[in-house]
Amino acid sequence: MTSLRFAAMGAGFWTQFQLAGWREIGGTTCVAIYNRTESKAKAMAERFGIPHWYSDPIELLDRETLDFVDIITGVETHRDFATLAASRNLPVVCQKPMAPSLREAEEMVAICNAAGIPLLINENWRWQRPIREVKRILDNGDIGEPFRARIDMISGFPVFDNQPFLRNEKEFILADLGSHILDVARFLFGEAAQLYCQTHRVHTDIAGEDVATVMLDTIGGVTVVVELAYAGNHLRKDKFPETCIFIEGSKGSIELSIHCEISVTTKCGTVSRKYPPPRFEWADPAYDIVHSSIVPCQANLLSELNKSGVAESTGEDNLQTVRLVHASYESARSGQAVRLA
Ligand code: 89Y
Repeated sequence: MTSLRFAAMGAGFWTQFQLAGWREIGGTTCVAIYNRTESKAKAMAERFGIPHWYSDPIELLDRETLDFVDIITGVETHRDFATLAASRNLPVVCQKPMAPSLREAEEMVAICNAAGIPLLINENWRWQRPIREVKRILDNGDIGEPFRARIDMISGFPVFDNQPFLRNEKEFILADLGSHILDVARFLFGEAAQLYCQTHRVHTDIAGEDVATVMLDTIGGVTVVVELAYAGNHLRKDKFPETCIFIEGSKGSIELSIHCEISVTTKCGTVSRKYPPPRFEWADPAYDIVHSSIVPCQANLLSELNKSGVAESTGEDNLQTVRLVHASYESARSGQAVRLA
């Protein structure tokens, strides 16, 4: 199979890991990179052996022969880059969150549909090894019918050290982390019928909320509580960036706890096993579980691009996640539950 040629749009914090992920999978070649600050594009190009770098995306598209673009720029630019790619009939892979608002996300889907090109969202969280395993156990029926779940990512990790722009986001934790965790809620339990959300800002020097609690009722009748925090506080066991999950079902329970341990309890007792992520030398050990999930996620997206499979996180699918994020903001503002179905 020939290698698909792509351009990386953006040379920020996540680009290095996504490029390493593409390399790990094989079947693609990054032939060019854009960043509005040329020196950043050049530095990333030199590090990854990318032959051409640009500070003008139009020039890049005029000069390069591409099979797709990978948009890894700030969220406020995603629609413009997707529109540009669509004008050249180039399939789009786009970083999460898809867009800063539901309206823009819907426009991106419409623009790509009208151009007849795939829009695929690089939503990696649901590809974490223990989360895939939780889904397998759930689907296997080991705990019967699930009726309630808690999904949490509560951490004091200084997330702003690596991603300083997050400090200035007026919509912070629900957009940045909630996009992932609410997507996991959909992956495990299906679509929500309604939700209620409360938020807090604990850091005094940031623009957005750093704590959120979302309670979802799914169409299938499961109550799911999502707890998020980057409050910078001190916790006995800081689990960044591990997601903990507790699911109660009619015949038992599943608990994904720290260190990727899954315990399944049924009338026969408890069986526990660890599902650590694979280790890649390019991954930051502090983010291992997250960085390693980029590999199966991008492999899944590539299968859609080379027509050997079907992507899970299409733009259309991810619209439902974007809808949950913005319904959560709406609920937090109004103090009311928001109906979704
Ligand atoms: O930006 C976020 C992401 O996508 O994964 C973790 C993170 O880096 C901080 O919440």
